[in-house]
Amino acid sequence: MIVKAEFPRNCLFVATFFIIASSNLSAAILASRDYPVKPVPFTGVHLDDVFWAPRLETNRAVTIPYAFGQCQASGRMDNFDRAAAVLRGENIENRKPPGFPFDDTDPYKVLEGASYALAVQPDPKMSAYLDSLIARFAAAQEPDGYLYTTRTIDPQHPHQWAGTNRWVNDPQLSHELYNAGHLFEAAAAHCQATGETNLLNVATREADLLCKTFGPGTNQLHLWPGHEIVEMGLVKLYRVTGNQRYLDLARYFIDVRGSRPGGDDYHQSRIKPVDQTEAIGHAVRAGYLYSGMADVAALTGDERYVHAIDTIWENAVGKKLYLTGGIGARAAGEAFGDNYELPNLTAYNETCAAVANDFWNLRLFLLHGDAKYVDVMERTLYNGLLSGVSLDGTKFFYPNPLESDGSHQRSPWFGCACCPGNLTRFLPSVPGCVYAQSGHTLYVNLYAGGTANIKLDNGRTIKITQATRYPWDGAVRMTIVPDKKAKFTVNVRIPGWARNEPVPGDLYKFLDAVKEPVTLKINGQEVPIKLNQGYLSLNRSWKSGDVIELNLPMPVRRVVANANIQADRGRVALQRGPIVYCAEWPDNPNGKVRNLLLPDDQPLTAGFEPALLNGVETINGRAFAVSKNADGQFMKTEQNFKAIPYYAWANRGRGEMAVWIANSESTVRAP
Ligand code: FUB
Ligand code: ZN
Repeated sequence: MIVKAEFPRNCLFVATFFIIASSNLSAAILASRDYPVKPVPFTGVHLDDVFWAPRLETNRAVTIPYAFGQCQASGRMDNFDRAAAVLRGENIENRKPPGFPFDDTDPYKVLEGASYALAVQPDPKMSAYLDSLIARFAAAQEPDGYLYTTRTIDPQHPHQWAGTNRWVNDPQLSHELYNAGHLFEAAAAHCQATGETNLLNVATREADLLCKTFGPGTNQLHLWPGHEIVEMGLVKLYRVTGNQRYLDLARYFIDVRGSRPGGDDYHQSRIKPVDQTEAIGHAVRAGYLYSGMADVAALTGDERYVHAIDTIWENAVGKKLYLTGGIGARAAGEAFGDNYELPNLTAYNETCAAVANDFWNLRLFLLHGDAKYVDVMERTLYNGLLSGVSLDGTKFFYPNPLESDGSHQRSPWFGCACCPGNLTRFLPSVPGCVYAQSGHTLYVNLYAGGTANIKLDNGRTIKITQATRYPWDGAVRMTIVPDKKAKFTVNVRIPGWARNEPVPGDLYKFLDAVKEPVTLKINGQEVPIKLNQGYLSLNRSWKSGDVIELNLPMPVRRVVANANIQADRGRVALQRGPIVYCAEWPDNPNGKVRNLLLPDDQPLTAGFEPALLNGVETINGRAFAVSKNADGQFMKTEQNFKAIPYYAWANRGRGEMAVWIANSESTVRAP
């Protein structure tokens, strides 16, 4: 059954709302023809917390205008104007191809982020600017819907990756379908935020062209996208328009991948996605593919996709995930490495790959309702994703290493500028990761101060308020206000880090035992902690003003890695709550941290420093600096030690940084 849900004026939002009557996943998907668990949209969740609210405001007020400015200054906007001039028959002088054939996607991504921001905070000036941009995009679109500025500007000499004819080089490098995918994502966001269809019309004209061009028909092209995302983009267009052909094409693009010789691991195209078992190749491409497979599985009930991405997830989380939640260890090919290949100094961990990892884990949660996916999502979000942007919102990391010799530095922009735009569009959606619902169950997944208005599938509306200083403090007070006294379930997530499990599987473990237990009270009455899929299920009759008090103790924890990770042997990392820490040069004597020795019995304490790095909880104690004297002998000097949240490093200039610190004399490095 397809119903029209409430959505702004001209956009149709296709969704189905069913109660899961069965624990069987395929039955649930088939019954609902959508994710069995639905996220509570970010528009219904208002955060006023200490952590996210200021970051989202920096993204809205600083990063988005800044990124638009960079797109303009770097010629990305002009590419659309040059293509439009050619289409008008003008003889333009500058036919130079853009730096990359996917430069068109950067304005699309920032526009997507700006649309999400507009959805919660109207800004007529920004709305008008977006309309002016959309007019420029529309003017660059060829009459049949094709939109790819490098070919339109100079069809005879487009960017060398474009190939001589439309689409044929897409399985390798042209990125025509990647550009289309980002256009579709932006268009869906803009339509849903503003109710306007100006960008949606551009997107559907191109999507209709894709439907005519690709497929199993005799006059159609039978090839797969070289850089996935068009699958997710088509699903979003399907959700906005209800056009079944878009969903069918998304499915086709997944099924055609690897269906004939010529594929490779880099593009996840050596074998068909449904037969893949390992996280391989370019990490952003991979994360987008797995997310697209989850979407299509949710909408079609095809369990083969679910089986494949579940198996791949076991491999990724069990053997290829950094403690910071980053993925994609290798710079060569921007790719996943082999199992346990997780170097620190050379860790690639592209910011876009962290975004892709969060897309994927959120979708797996929506398929399975299991908190283990939220554990990974939270880890990535607070650490390896957030590290991608500076505290002031105007400098970025592309790779996110876990160690620095001082050669790493944030950059104001990049020639290949995929990461900043991805952050601008991801961050506004963070409030949409906090809650989810299914039937008569409300899931509380993330902790952040604020209020949400939630409509359960069973028709009940619930206002929930969180008061907390999370992630600095694990005390969370939730007040529940249902529209009337009613029985429903509140599933409270007990994070893996509070259950002695840094990451599902055995890739990392805490060195020390938990001393203080997690506690939960309802209206002052303690509730026994019994978990199901990582949740404490509170099924009762709720009335207005009922209070849940959750206490997640946040001692400083030492983490050690699986012995197969060579780079982390004889080393510890520090974590407190969901935050992974690092030692950075300004906070430690002589600006050196790569030569530190932190024995396991050195006491460590945490304290909040409001004036440091916009306010952070730091970890403090004593450690040893190791050096060699003139005779080549090791010298150990005891000194103060401080660690800061990893996401906040590289905001005070260049210098050493280390997440993994030697805990043994045999592994410490002397400079
Ligand atoms: O190919 C488009 C984008 O550029 C990828 O997602 C990034 O990894 C970078 O290569
Ligand atoms: Zn990127």
